[in-house]
Amino acid sequence: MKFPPPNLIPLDFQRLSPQQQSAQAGQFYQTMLRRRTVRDFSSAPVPLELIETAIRTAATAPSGANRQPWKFVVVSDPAIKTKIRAAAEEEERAFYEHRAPDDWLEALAPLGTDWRKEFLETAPYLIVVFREDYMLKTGATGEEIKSKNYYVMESVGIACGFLLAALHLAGLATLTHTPSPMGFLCDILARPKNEKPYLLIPVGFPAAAAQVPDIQKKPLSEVLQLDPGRS
Ligand code: IYR
Repeated sequence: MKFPPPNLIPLDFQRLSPQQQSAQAGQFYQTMLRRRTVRDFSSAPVPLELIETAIRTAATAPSGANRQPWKFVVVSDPAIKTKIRAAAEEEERAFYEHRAPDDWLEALAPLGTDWRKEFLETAPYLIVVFREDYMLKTGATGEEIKSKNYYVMESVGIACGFLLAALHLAGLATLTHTPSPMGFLCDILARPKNEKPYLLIPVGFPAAAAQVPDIQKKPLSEVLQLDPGRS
């Protein structure tokens, strides 16, 4: 098969001075170090524009074959949030009371989580991220055409990382919530059949007295391995 050549344009790259490089890298690290997963939200309103800008940022993420296999569904309607909370709590109750093996419950104990998901109603916005394993198009004669996407899990994971960082930089608190299973989100949010729920992110300001578990990130020496296997 013969394909047309790619359209190439000059790279827009800003070369920084070494001082700027360390300063910006260090500032970003210090900023991200202060991000915490929050489960106790205020219902104080948040301008939609902040959410839109963060989603624009998320959508700059690299993706397999540039397919951008994501949808960011934003929920602000209290009635929809109530439905999502009821469905999520039903699954979560079954998880905590029956499905979860003891070792999983033990791993979760330091986080203090349980089946109650009040944040699904208090947070002003829920961003529900969907992944698209394939694109759905309609052909000339009205037939359904499926076109496969590539590295969907990796692509959507990277976009979610960008989204969490962008929301944090916008001064907002987030929670990466994964009710399991989360198929109910397809029904409540009337998604097309090529979309599968990936992550549910409540966004807002933390409650005034919000508390977080006293947990630590691993030190660099535990997560960075420089040149292993070099002789
Ligand atoms: N989905 C459940 C359980 C849960 C699982 C993991 I792994 C966490 O890091 C946190 C929670 C819940 O949301 O409570």
